[in-house]
Amino acid sequence: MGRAKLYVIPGSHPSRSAMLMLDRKGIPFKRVDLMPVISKGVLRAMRFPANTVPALKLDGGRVQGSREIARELDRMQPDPPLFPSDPDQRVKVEEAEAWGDGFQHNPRQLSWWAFKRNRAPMESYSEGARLGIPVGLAVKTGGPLVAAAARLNESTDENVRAKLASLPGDLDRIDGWISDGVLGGEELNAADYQIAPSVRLAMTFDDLRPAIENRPAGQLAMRVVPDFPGRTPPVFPAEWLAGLRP
Ligand SMILES: N[C@@H](CCC(=O)N[C@@H](CS)C(=O)NCC(=O)O)C(=O)O
Repeated sequence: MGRAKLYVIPGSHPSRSAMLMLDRKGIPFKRVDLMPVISKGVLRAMRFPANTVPALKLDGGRVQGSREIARELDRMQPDPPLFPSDPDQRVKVEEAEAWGDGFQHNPRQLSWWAFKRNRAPMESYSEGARLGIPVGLAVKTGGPLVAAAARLNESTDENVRAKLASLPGDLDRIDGWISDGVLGGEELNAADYQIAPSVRLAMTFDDLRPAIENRPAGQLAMRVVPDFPGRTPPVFPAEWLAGLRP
C-alpha cells in the first residue's frame, strides 16, 4: 500500500473520524492541514470530487467523506473490520452512522456561530496543526474566513437555537444505541467513529460539557476521542440552554 495522505481542517470532527479509523487499521498516513473555506478550492484543484474534508489519497485513488473512507478502508484492509459481519447488526450500525453524518452539522453550526462572536478560542482547536502560517496569525486575520464559514454553514441564531434545543433528544438517541449494543461495543465500529467526534466537539463547549460528560454518550466520546483539541468558554445565551441543565 502506498503512503496515505489525509487532508483535514484543524478541529474538524469528521476529519478526526477518518484519522481514528486509519489509526485503527494501523495504516500510516501523512496529515495535511487546510484552512477552512480555502480548503474547498484546494480540494477541487487536487481533483477531489467534492470540496469537504476529510479527503484521502490512498494508493493513487481519491476517497472523500468520512462514510466513504470507512468503506474504502474496510475494502482495502478488512482487518480489523469497521462494520459487523452479522448482516442485521451491520444494518443497525449503518443506520446509526448515517444519522451521525447528519448530526455532524449540529456542532459544526455551533462552532462557527461561536467563532464569529469570538475568534480567540479558535487557536486552541488548532493545536498541533501546520497551516503554513502561525496559528495565532491565522486566527488574528481570520475574520473574513470565519464570517464566510458561518454563512456557508448557515450558523444563524435561529439554527443554533434549534440545534441546542434538539441536543438532549440527540443524546438520548445515542445513549439508546449504546444500551442496545449498536455503539460502544468492545470493538469500535464505523458508527462509533462517526458519532463520537461530534459529541466530543460539543463537549469542548463549556456551556455543554456538564450536560454531556456523565451520560453514556459523553463517556463514549471520551473513550473514542480522548484528546480532541479545543475549548470554548461560555458563549450561548442562557435561555438557549434551558433544556441542557445537567
Ligand atoms: N459529512 C461529510 C462532510 C464533512 C464536512 O462538511 N466537513 C467540513 C469540515 S467539518 C468541511 O469540509 N467544510 C468546508 C469548510 O469549512 O470550508 C463527511 O463526513 O465527510
